[in-house]
Amino acid sequence: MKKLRIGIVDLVARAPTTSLYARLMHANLASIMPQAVAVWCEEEGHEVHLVCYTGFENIADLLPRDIDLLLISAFTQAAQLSYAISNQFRQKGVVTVLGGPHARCYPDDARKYFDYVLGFTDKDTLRSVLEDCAPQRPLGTHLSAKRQPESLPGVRERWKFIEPIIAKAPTIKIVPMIGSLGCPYTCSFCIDSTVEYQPLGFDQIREDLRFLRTKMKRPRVAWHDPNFGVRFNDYMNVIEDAVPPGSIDFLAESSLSLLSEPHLVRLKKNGFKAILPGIESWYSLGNKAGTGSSMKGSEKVKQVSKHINTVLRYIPYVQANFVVGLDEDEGDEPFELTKRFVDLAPGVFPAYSLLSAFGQAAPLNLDLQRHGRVLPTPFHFLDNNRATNVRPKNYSWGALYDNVIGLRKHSFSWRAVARRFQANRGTIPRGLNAVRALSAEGAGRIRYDTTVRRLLDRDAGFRRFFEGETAALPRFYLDQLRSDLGPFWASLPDGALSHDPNAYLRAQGHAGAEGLAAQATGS
Ligand code: B12
Ligand code: SF4
Repeated sequence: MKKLRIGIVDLVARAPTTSLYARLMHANLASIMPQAVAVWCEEEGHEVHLVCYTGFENIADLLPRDIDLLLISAFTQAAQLSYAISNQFRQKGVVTVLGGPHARCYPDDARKYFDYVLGFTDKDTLRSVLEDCAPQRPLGTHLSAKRQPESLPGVRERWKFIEPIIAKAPTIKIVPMIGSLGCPYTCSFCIDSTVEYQPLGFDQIREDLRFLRTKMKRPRVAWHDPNFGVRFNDYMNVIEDAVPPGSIDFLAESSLSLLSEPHLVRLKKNGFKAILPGIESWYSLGNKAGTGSSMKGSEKVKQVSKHINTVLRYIPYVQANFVVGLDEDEGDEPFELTKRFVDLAPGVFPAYSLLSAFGQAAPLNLDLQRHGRVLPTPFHFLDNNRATNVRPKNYSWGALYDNVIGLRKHSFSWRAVARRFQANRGTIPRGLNAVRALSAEGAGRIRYDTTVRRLLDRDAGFRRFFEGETAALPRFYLDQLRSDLGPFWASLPDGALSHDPNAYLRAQGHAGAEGLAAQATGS
């Protein structure tokens, strides 16, 4: 096989930015797979240049001019940026490949702008692209391994790619690791609800943790497992065997059901400093919250807040994740219950995600498309916050936004911020929570949602888009997209502003997937 010059771009940012948060934290959000793919490409004998795009870099300057192949990793929020970059490089004769959450969720849309679109990716899938490496136009080739890979390159192998990325983070530096793939739970909105749980090699984890201590004085590790600690004792045994207790700080997403008090004792001893449990809803998903399926509503609030307060006694930073707009929710009650939770567990940082149907990620999305409830909201806004693309089942848009704004105001009021500050211990949890509440995440989102709410009342075109009556993109979205993408706007390929929100249903052979096809104009 010819030795290829390969560029890999990990799009952490969705567009150029100057934000302080991005400067401090974006490099810490780098994904594992672009680094893994870089290792595999080198193992196949190719020359690799990896750029983690945090919103500040000039990608063209950082990659050699004469690359043969460009692989981009993108979340859906960065889809339009990735399409623009792919277009720039294709015009120079480079073959392009898309991987990551957007490729898994919207392969049919991405094929219009990339030569290859990869779903599950193992070394064999990658090798077939490297061997082929030819333009695939007008429609790219979609490839996916049958299942998740059995193993991934560890920290030692990825270190040459990790080191320059974390060098960009000025203060807190976080190394990404992963101990498992898939999840045993089946939350219907989640991309991993149908992916079998699979632990990755414990020997590699042991070796990686030891290796890290030779490279960093006090490493900080973020576990990227969809649900960390499912085989709790195995993971704790390996950490305890690898490194002295508390010599590495850990962060992880873990369901509440795994956080019993004996487990918390062990997590604390082993240096876990931040835990992000998903509560999601007061009416469903009781198994992962550890409350069982019969406990609902205010009873569940009391039980969960008590549990979270116990977690906070052991782990200094706790973020509780909620999904708003689920079909189980109706009326003001779910929002009032969450406000009650915020009062009862004042030390926790509540993170609210608007229910989003990411293409063909989850089984629930098929159902939503079948019922014509998915909107062609531009990808750039699909980050769980700035927009939802799902028409709510039990709320008018006005009622949903009134409730979301009310909840955010309650959660990030001066009173709540002060109570959170008092309840937290340590400079980092206190500082981080205050900054998050007072910046883009708290105050910023209240302002943004208030604008959306106003437009719903005053702008007929905006309202019609939300009601699914037109696919013509509202000015509000177009103007932001143009200004956010800045220099990349001019490189957006034709058609890249819109997409078919029912592509998943259509791909299953349902011709009746009428809804709103991609008819939006980009002017
Ligand atoms: C860990 C995680 C995070 C971490 C790490 C993020 C990161 N940069 O990797 C943190 C907490 C930082 C995070 C943040 C966010 N996340 Co997140 N996150 C996850 C989670 C739980 C696991 C993803 C993971 O790493 N899996 C392990 C890898 C190995 O498996 P995989 O993702 O399936 O990847 C396979 C293929 O897709 C492919 N592949 C993946 N990447 C690449 C790259 C290349 C080049 C190639 C060729 C192939 C390839 O190969 C892999 C092996 O088969 C998923 C949910 C889930 N249960 O999967 C959400 C998920 C990916 N996150 C999501 C979202 C929306 C976000 C945020 C936008 C939320 C927010 N508002 O802040 C941010 C964006 C962060 C950013 N700018 O990068 C969505 C993405 C949906 C979408 N289509 O965009 C998901 C799916 C959750 C959901 N809502 O359903 N997240
Ligand atoms: S517990 Fe988390 S990772 Fe597992 S299916 Fe539910 S939302 Fe997805």
